[in-house]
Amino acid sequence: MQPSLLAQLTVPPVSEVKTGDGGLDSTLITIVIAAAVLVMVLLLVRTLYVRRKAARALAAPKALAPQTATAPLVELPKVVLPAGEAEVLRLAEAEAARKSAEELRSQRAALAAEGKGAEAQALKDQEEAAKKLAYQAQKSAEAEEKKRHEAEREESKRLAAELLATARAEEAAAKAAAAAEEKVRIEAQAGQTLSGGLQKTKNEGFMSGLNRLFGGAPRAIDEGVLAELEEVLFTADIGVKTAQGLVTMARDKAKRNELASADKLKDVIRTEVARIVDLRASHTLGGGGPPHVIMVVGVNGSGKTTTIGKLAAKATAAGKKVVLAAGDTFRAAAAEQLDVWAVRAHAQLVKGKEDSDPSAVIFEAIKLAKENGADLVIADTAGRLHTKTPLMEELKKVKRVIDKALPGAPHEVLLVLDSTNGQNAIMQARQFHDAVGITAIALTKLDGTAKGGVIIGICDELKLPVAWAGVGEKVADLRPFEPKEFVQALFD
Ligand SMILES: Nc1nc2c(ncn2[C@@H]2O[C@H](COP(=O)(O)OP(=O)(O)OP(=O)(O)O)[C@@H](O)[C@H]2O)c(=O)[nH]1
Ligand SMILES: [Mg+2]
Repeated sequence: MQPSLLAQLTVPPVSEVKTGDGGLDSTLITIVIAAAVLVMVLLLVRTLYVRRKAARALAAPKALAPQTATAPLVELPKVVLPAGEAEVLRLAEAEAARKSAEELRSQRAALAAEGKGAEAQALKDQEEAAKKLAYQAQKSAEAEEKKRHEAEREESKRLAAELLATARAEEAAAKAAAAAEEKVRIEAQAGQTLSGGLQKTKNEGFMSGLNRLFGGAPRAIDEGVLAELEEVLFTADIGVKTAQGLVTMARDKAKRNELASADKLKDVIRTEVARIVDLRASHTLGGGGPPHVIMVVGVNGSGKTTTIGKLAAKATAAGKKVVLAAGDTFRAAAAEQLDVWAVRAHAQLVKGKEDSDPSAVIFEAIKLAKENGADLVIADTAGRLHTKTPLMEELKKVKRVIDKALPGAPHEVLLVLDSTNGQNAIMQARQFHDAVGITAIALTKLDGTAKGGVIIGICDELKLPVAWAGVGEKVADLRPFEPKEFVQALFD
C-alpha cells in the first residue's frame, strides 16, 4: 500500500533517524553537550570571580575609613585569663578517665593473651564506658575553654575602648591647650593704642595746625583768627563740606559774641567733632544669622584681606567658629594671602579657582558655614576687576547671592578705606555706599599717615560709623574705633 501524503510528511522520532553510523552520532552529540556545559561553567566561575573582586574593592576603603588623620589608633591588647574551676575539673576528669581506659585496655590484652575471652570481654565494656566519660569530660572542658576565650576577647575590646577614650581625651586636651596658648599669644601682642596710631595726625596733620592757632599766648577772636582757622581746616583732610561747616559755626558764634578767646574756640570745635564722630558701630562680629555674615569691600590695596585676617583672629580668640570666603578670585595671590591668615587665625577657608565666579565661592562658604554650625563668615571681595563688568555691578551681584545663600545676609557690609588717601577716601566711601549700602567702615594705615582727620569727614558727610581703626600690621593693631577715645587722642 502506498503511504499517505501526511505519513510521508511526518518527521520520524529521533530514535528512528538512521544515518550511516548510529554510534558516531551519539558520541558527537555527547561531545557538543559536554563542551557547552564546560563553557557555561567557565563563564559562571569568571562572573563569580569578577563580582568578588568588585566586592573586595568596595569593602577596602570602608575598612580604612575610621582611620582618619587625627583619630588615634589603638591596638587590641592581649588578654589572658586563667582557666576557671569548672574547666580545670573537667580536664582532670577527662585525664583520669583516659588513664582508666588505658589501664583497662592493657588488663584486657593480658586476659586475652591468657585465653580468658569472657573476662576480657567484660573489661571491654568498662573500657568503652571510661573512653566515653573521657570524651564527654574533654568536650565539657573545651566548652569552658571557649567561654574563657570569649571572655578574653570581650575584655580586650573593653580595654581597647578605654585606651581609645583616653587617647582621644588626651588629644582633645592637647588641642585645647594649644588653642588657649594661641589665644594668649594673640592677646599678648599688645599692639598700638589708637592714640599711638594717631600720633602723625596729631603732630603733623590738621591738629598740629589747630594747636599752633590755639597754643601760645591767649588771643582774642577776631577776623584774623577766623581766617587762620579757615585755612587750617580747608587744608586738613576732613573734607571741604565738614571744614565749611566748622568755619561757619565758628563765625556764627563769634558774631554772637559767644567766643571769649581762641581757647574757647578750640573747645567748640572739639565738641562739634565729638558730636560728628559719635556714630555707634557694633564690634561684636555677631548678632545676625547664625552665621553672622560680613561682606568686606574696598579698592585694591586698601587693606581688606589684612583686616579680614585680623577680624578672624579676634573672633576665633573669642571662641567663635569662623569661615573665610576668598571672594577675590581675580588674583591668585589674594586667596593665598587669605589662606595664610586663615591658618594663623584657625579659621576655615573656602576658595575657588582663579577667575572663578566670586559669588559662587561666597555662596559655598555660607553653605559650608551653615552645615558646620559656624558663627561667622567673612567674605573678601576684589578691589579691581580685569573683566568688562564694572566692580560695583559685581559687588551688587555678590550681595544678592549672599542674601540667596542666607536670607537677610550680609548682616554687615564693611568698607575698608586706606586713610593715607585722605579726602579721596570720602569719595570712595560714597561710591561704595551708593552701590552696596555700607554699614560700617574700617579705616586702615592710620599709623602711617597724618590724614587721620578723614574720619571726621566720613562720619559727617556719609553718616557712616567707623567701626575699626587699623594702626599697624599686628592683629591687636586693629582697634575697635571708640569716638570718645578718638576725640581725646586728638585734642587732649
Ligand atoms: N601700617 C599698616 N599697614 C597695613 C594696615 N592694614 C593693612 N596694611 C598693609 O597694607 C597692605 C595691603 O593690604 P591688603 O590687606 O593686601 O589689601 P587688600 O585691600 O586686600 O588689597 P587687594 O587684595 O590688592 O585688593 C599690606 O601690606 C598690609 O600689611 C594698617 O593698619 N597699618
Ligand atoms: Mg586682598
